[in-house]
Amino acid sequence: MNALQLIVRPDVAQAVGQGRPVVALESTLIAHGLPWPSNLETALAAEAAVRAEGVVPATIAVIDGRPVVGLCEEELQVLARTGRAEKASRRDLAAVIALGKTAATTVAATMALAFRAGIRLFATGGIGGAHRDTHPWDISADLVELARTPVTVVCAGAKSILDIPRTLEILETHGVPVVGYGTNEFPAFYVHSSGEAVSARVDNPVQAAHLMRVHWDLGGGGIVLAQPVEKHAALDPNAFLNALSEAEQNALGVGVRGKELTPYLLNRLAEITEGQTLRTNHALVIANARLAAQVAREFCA
Ligand code: PSU
Ligand code: MN
Repeated sequence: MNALQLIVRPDVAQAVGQGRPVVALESTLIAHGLPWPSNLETALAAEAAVRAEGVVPATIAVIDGRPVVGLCEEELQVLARTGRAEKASRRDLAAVIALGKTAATTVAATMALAFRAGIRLFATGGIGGAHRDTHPWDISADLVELARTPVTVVCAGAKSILDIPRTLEILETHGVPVVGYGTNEFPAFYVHSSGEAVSARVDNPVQAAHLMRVHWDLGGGGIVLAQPVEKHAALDPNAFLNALSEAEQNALGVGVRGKELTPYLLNRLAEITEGQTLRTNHALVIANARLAAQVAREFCA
């Protein structure tokens, strides 16, 4: 018997079984990336954006040891409200399942579960990456999972709390295409562009879906499909950098590190910018969910 018993919501299982499009959504951004209640609002709006494209959304998390693909609204509420969920990246997944815990899944862990449920498109805000030189050894497991799991992650690039050039070099080493959607530059999450080049550009969902098929026929793993946050919702790059320096100094001051670092920085940034980062985060998650659904439709066509 398989020791991994995925719990797949019936409409998700049916869509996958019939070859209809499904988009996976992650839960760490709900439980640890955004504060109540904007986390629940964002989670529900992302699902609604996927449904509006005629595609089935499947938010993923581990609930009392059950790896659930397609949370119900009550389960979303639990993750968003209680703050008792752990943060499970790839290395934590087996432990939280085997030990019966409740955990939000990061990009890495969500990719792993989505793929095992037959889902190839996944939308989030930003991927993890190599942290800046205040925390030089901290490299997200998201990059390693992208190297090996054939799922396309639609995102607004990498969070600008990271060392983006180094993150892109690591992805190149692992053969991960970093594809700009309607852009030649890798976006930087809250900021419109990082100024770094993407490895390829597509301009519509048909091209994106075709690139995915070819990459996977070549035996490739994950793909990053990056679209910039809309200009009017983006943060000013200089104002953002100042806020980031302050947040990083705070992180060093309190000695936060490891898996606490990303949530700490995001939370401090929201405080320092008086909520501006939350509005930007919300806008880009919704836009990415919509794009992932459009590409999923083409991929299944
Ligand atoms: N994007 C957001 N908010 C988040 C994250 C991404 O808008 O909270 C999460 C993702 O789940 C990502 C994780 O996988 O941060 C990276 O954490 P770490 O650096 O510990 O790998
Ligand atoms: Mn990290």
